[in-house]
This record gives sequence, structure tokens and C-alpha cells, in this order.
Amino acid sequence: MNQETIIRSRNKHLIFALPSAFLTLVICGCESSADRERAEWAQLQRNSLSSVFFRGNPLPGQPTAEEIGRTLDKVRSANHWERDLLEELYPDDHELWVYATRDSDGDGVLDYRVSDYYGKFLEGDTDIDGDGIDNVLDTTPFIASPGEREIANIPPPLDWSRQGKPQDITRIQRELFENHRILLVERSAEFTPDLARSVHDVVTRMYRGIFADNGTLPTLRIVATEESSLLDPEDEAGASDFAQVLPASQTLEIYRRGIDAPPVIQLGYLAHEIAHNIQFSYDYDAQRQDEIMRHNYFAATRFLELVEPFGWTTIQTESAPESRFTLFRPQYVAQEPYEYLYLDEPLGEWEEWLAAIFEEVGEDRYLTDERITELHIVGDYSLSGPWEWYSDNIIAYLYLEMLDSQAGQCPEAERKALAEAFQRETVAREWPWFRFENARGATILAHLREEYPLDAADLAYLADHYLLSRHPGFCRNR
Ligand SMILES: [Ca+2]
Ligand SMILES: [Ca+2]
Ligand SMILES: [Ca+2]
Repeated sequence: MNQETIIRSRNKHLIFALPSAFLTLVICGCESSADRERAEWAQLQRNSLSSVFFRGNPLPGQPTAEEIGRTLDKVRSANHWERDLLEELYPDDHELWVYATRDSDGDGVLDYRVSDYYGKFLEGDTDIDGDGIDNVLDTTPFIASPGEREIANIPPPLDWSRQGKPQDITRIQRELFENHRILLVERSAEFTPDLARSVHDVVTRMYRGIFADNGTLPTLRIVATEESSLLDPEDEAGASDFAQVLPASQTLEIYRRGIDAPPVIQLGYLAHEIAHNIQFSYDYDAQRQDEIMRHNYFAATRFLELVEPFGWTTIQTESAPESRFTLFRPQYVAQEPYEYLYLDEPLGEWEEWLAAIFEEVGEDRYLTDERITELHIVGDYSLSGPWEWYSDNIIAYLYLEMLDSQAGQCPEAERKALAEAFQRETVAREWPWFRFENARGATILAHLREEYPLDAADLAYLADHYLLSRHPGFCRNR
């Protein structure tokens, strides 16, 4: 297994940490079958428009011949790399070219973003018609209704209390929206009661300090469920994606793998993802939000200063001309990427170093190897950049605090056995290359404890509902 596979096998989340890799369709020798396959892809691409805000949302207006003509002119005069990618994603499909390049309200932010993988449509401009009401709350997202004010209630198509969902989760949906302006939205997949509860517990308990007294996070607006991060839910490449933060639309998307994960794992990846929203909030203002929406450019001065004392150095790199997109907005192409050093070494060196240890000691002993544990490296993914490093250490922090909260009622030997069972039977099954115990003693833990203090009552609840219910043989009934 090479290093890329190792990293790939953990959840990937962050937009600009990723290269703009896109895959081309398999070329088939027989033309009719290639045509059929092409038609199926185009149908999937169109279908993605029907749940881009919420399941069954209104569709964009069909382009007129005149709009298609104008679009073809724009495409012809665009940079060749933009034209090439558009043609690769939507071969000769002029209707989809229009949707990919349309700016309905003319504010410079395009209606949609498109996934550079297979052209799935994603929310772009969060208020397409520019009437001041977010698409997801707008009963007419493509028709400006001047004079309307911000919506105070969840609109009927999204309101779980009108859909016969269990009362405890309709209450969660209402509370998160009314108190914290976070809307739980079903797109191509549904929430389970467990998942809604996990989101609620992470927001109100793990991040109690941020969300107390009806607190909100300007970088977290929507938590949405989707079958897959990629266009085709059957695609193996997306099968290991748990969740992802889309900073341009202040959205956290949760995919099938994350929806079906055990609640204690949901708690972990949700803490990880919302830590990304918190990271973005350090540097959030209207201008930066605008830069992300238009160019995928994100100046993260404050966050990068925060991680510097922990060993992360940032190098600003020259942006390649091919990363400039004005015709349409691919999801992952970042205009001004950063490069990072960790403990003065490039991340490529760290990858090789980890891969060599993996080769040498084998998968069973890999993350318990002393060279890795003494540097408090919690796993491969944590060395893909400071964003993931911070978020992975958040998971470790939460899990260690839950385990340590048992100290009063559970002997040390039993707690140790619980920690081992939790790592082996639950954590490693979902994330083979993540070991929370490696964070013990790391300086970042003291910082996280200060920033995100967990009170005793919350920890007792979280440990009981998530950890001990998963491993009932330990630390109970004393
Ligand atoms: Ca716009
Ligand atoms: Ca609107
Ligand atoms: Ca409207």
C-alpha cells in the first residue's frame, strides 16, 4: 500500500489541501456504448441539480437559444484550460455549460460550483436570485422577491415536523436552527436519529463555549446529508468519504459512510469537521468570504499564526496561471495554494518517512512505533497540513477526555483495556491509520483544553451515551 492510498483511506475533507485531480472517463472501443455511458453521466449531472439545496428543490430555468449563444461565445474566448475542463466534464452539453457558467443576479458569484471529479453541481452563490434570502430558505430560489425579509422559520419542504419524523429529532432540527442558525438539510440522503443527535451533541456539548447563549458560527450555516461526495454513489473513489466542509457555502456535508458510522465515530468526525468551520472563522469576514466564493482564495493569517508555535510553517507559493478560473468555478482548484513545513520538513518528506516505517514494521505495529508516538503523530492524515492536523487532534482530544472522565469510577487497568478495545474494535475499523492515544502528552492538547473545555456533566453524558454504550463490558455498574 503506498502512502497515497493510506492517506486516501482516511476521510478527506478540506478543499484547498487537495490537488485538482480529476479523473477522465474510461475510453471504450465501441462508440454506441461510450455514447450510452456519456448519456448516463449527463443524466447524473442533471439529477445533481435537483438536490443541490435540498431534496426536490426547484430546478434552474432552461436556457434560451440566445443564452446558449452567449455562453458559447464566452467559452470560445475563455482560457484554454478552462475550456478544456468544461468540455471534459460536459462534452458538447451546451445546456450544462450554461448552468456551470450562469450568474443569475449578476453579482460576480456564479450560481453553481462544479465538482472537478465528474461535474456534479454544488451550491455556488448562496443567494442565486439576490433577494436576500438564502437559496435553502427561499421558496422561489430563482425568482427574486424584493421586500422579503430573512426567514424566521424552517420552510415547509425542509421542516421535519411536517414529515412525520420522530419528535426528538424534529426538536433537534428546530433548536439548532432557532438557537444557532444551523439548518439540518436532507439532500440525496436522509438523516438518521443517531446522526441528528450526534450533530446536536457536538454543537451544544463539545463546542459548548462557542454555541452557548445562542451562539452562532458565521462559517457554519448548513449541515446536509448526501449519498456520496462524488457524482456516482457507486464510485469506489468516494466510498471512504465520511464528511466534508465546503467553506464557500458554509456547509458541512455528511456522506453515506458517515451516516452509517457508529455514533461514537460520528462524534469524532463531526468534531473534526466543525473544527474546520472554527478554523475558517478565525479569519472570517465579508471580504474573505467573497474571495473564497469567487476564486477559492483564502487568506488564513490568524489560523496559521495559531498553529505556528506547534511546528507549522507556511510558505506562500506562486499561483500557476492554470489555476485562474473565471468562466466557471471548479470545486478544488485553488488560486493561491500554500505549502507547509512541519518541524521544518516538507510534507513530502514526512510522507516518505511514514511510508518507510510502515514498510519496515508492518501494519499492526505501525502507529505504535516509538518514532511516531514520541512525536505525537496521530496518523498519516494529520500530516497532510495544519488544518487536518488540528482537526485530527480534536478527535484525539475528545476521545481521551471521554476515557479519562472515567477515572473516578473505573480502575486504571480497566480504563486501559477500554481504551485498547475502543481503538482496536471501533476506531481502527473506520480509520485504520488513526490512533488517538498518540496525542497523549502533546502540547496541542493543552491548547485544545483551554479553547474547548469539556465540563464534567457533558463528559459523563458523552462517555456514557457514545463510548460505554459501544463497549458495554467496561466501567459500568459500579
Ligand atoms: Ca450570483
Ligand atoms: Ca434568494
Ligand atoms: Ca426568491
